[in-house]
Amino acid sequence: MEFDGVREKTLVLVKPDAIQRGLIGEIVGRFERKGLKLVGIKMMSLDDELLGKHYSHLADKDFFPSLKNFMKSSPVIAMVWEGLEVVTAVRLLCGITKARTAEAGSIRGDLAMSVSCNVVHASDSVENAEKEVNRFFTEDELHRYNKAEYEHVYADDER
Ligand code: IDP
Ligand code: MG
Repeated sequence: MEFDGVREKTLVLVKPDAIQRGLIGEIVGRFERKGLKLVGIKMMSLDDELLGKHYSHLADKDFFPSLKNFMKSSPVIAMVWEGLEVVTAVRLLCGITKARTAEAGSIRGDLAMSVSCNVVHASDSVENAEKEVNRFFTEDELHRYNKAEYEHVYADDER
């Protein structure tokens, strides 16, 4: 699976708070309108083993047990989005972790008020994106297709 140029990929999770609040379409729509390509999507229930790996950088925090319980409180929507510098673009679309001070216009800035219940996850680096995509998706769940709008989303020398 390619992870460079317009084939760069990032993992996005629509978190349980967003599922409960009926925000799936709103969140997916923002990535679509940006001009990104959706190459994988599924609903899944996360377990302690997967969450232990996904949030290993937070394992020693006192909020780690409640973070895991939150992420197990309902299924999530896991997605892989593709595009040029998509990891950076998606992090900017999501906004900073503490949603109540996230920039207006970002997903968290517009849709959330909490540090933990902040509606989305997005990979934070190209290196981590590749690991996370492969952790959540098998090769045959990632699709390769032409998106007609690409000739309008990108200039000739960017595609
Ligand atoms: P990120 O999601 O913006 O990349 P990380 O620091 O990787 O932020 O933290 C992962 C997730 O853990 C956050 O999105 C949030 O749901 C939760 N989290 C982070 N810091 C805190 C905290 O101080 N209290 C409670 N939950 C937190
Ligand atoms: Mg993170």
